[in-house]
Formats: sequence, structure tokens, C-alpha cells
Amino acid sequence: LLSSTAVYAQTPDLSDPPEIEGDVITEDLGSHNIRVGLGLAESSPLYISTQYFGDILSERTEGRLTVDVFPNSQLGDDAQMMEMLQTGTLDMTIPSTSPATSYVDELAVFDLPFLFPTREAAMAVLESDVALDLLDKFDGTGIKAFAYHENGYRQLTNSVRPVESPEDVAGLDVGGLTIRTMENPVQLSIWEALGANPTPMAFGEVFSAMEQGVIDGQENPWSTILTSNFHEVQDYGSETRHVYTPFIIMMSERTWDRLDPAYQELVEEAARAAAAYEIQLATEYDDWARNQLEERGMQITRLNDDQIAAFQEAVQPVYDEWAPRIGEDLVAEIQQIVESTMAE
Ligand code: TK8
Repeated sequence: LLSSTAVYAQTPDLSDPPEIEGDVITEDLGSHNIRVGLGLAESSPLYISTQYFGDILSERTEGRLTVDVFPNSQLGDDAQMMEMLQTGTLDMTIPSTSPATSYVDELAVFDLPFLFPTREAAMAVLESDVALDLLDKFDGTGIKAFAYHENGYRQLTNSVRPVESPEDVAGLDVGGLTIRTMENPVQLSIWEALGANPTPMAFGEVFSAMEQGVIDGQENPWSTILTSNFHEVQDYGSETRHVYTPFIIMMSERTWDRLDPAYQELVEEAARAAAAYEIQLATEYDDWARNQLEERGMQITRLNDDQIAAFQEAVQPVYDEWAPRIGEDLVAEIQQIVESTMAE
């Protein structure tokens, strides 16, 4: 069991985890060690909140439930780890929604570009029944999904040139940037629309692909860019905020079925508490990470509203192509929640 106290508050800016409250289960309902695989590094908000998840389980079962966290895609990438949940060779993982669309098509709604103008809008959607109902659609896949975490607004980085317009991505005369995308067809459409050469790839391979020059760039939240050391191989960043795809905390049905109902209830509660803590950490981490990246030499371009609008316009075909396939009703329901937060 990794000791969590060492990883909490790696930066002075991050909040301590909330007090662990609630009844302790003193009865011996069996002992279980839960293995959680993550794509991200130890310094990520996701890793820190997963340690907290483990602390809740352990404290409230007098150590009968324990959690081991395996970061850095060391057990596999998002797609592989979800397959491992299905076969029962891994207990838990927290993948992005984008690769999870191979289980629940409708999750592709989160892949739509510029869906959430503000983080408040994103939060309102993630807490809504519309979004929570999508988690129930994992029923029958061998995977049980509990809650959304924040991954954050995705930003573009590359090693070739500063980007402030779609033309810079497409490179008009010199040729488009080769951009790694998540393994998801909507993501592919976005980068095609922007004139890039999109290359879908598992997250764990991205650093070395950039180091070797196989790809020019990638896109992820600042926190991931920093904690994955992408700045070592990427000179330029652009604050595009083009996509907001969350994470989902999930468990193998096989593991779930082995747990006593009292433990099941606790796991659900702890997953929600970890999600809330992670969202707080991710929010705190975002700007700090961008500043850190600049301090470490990344040239970051801030985009004004007109420049963002140019990107938004360029990716409009993605909506035309995908909204009907994802479901016009679902897209409209989500957009309605977004609009209700903007009207306030
Ligand atoms: C980590 C991935 C990652 C995602 C990606 O397992 O693939 O770029 O943003 O965070 O889920």
C-alpha cells in the first residue's frame, strides 16, 4: 500500500483532502486488495485523489479494504485497462470518456469541441441526470461506472511553431502538424477539420512518439502536460480549450460481485468523494500548471475571443457530422444545461 501522506499537497496550492467521515465497518466482511490502474503520473490530481479513495476504504473498514494504485499506464492504456476490468484481471481504472465510447456510444457527446464555454457549465452537466444516466449504460458490459472526474480543458502543444489560428495547425504552404489524438473518431474529425494530420495513439506512447519526432504535437490539459513532462519535448503551447472530456471512475463487475453489499455501498460513496476531491484539485492545478510550464520554457500563446471563434468555426463540420450520430436529443439536452448556466 502506497503511503498517501507523502503525495498530498505536492504543491503548496493544493487543498488537503476532506476529513474522512462516516461509520467504520467493524464487522469482518472479508479482506480485499483493490488494484487501480491509471494512465497518468504520480503527481497528477487523479493519482492524489485515488490515494484518498484508498484511504477512505481502508480507514472505514479497519484496513480490510486496501487500494494499490499503478500509475503511468504501467498496467496498460485506457482501452486495455477497460478490457482487463471486463475479464477481471484488474479491479479498477479511471479512463477518459473518449476511449470509453467503445462501450457507451453516447459518451461521445463529451468529445464535441467547444461544448462547455465555462467550467461551471461543465460541472452542471457532469452533475446532471443526463450525464449520470450515461454511466448506467455500462450495465451488461462487465464494468460498473461510479462517477465523473475532471480531466480538464484540453490545450494544444507542439514542437514546430506557435499556433494562434487553424491556419497555423494546417500550415498552409508548409504542411499540417502531425497531432496525436485520443483513440476516438470524433477527436479524429476535429483535427481533420483543423487541417492537421491526426494520429490516434494510446496516451502511454505519446511522450516517446514526440521525443522521436514521430508526431509534432498532442493535446491535453496543462496539468497532464506538466505531470507527464511533455514540456521536455514540446516548445509551444496554445490555450485553445477546444475539448473538455472527463474521466470516469469504474470497477470490474467481477470485483464488485465479490464485495459484501456494505462494502459496495462504501466503494460507491468513496468513489464520489474521490471525484469531488479530484475536481477540486484539478481546478486548483490548472493555472498553476500553465505557469509552471512557462517557467520551464514552454512558449504559451493565449488566444483572444476572436481567435477562439476562428477555431470554433473551423470545427463546425464536426457537429454536423456527429450530432446526428450521437443523438440530436442528447446533444440538445446537454446544450440546454450549458445555456441555463450562462443565463444566470
Ligand atoms: C490517461 C488518458 C489521458 C487522456 C489522453 O489514461 O489519452 O490524452 O487525456 O489522460 O486518459
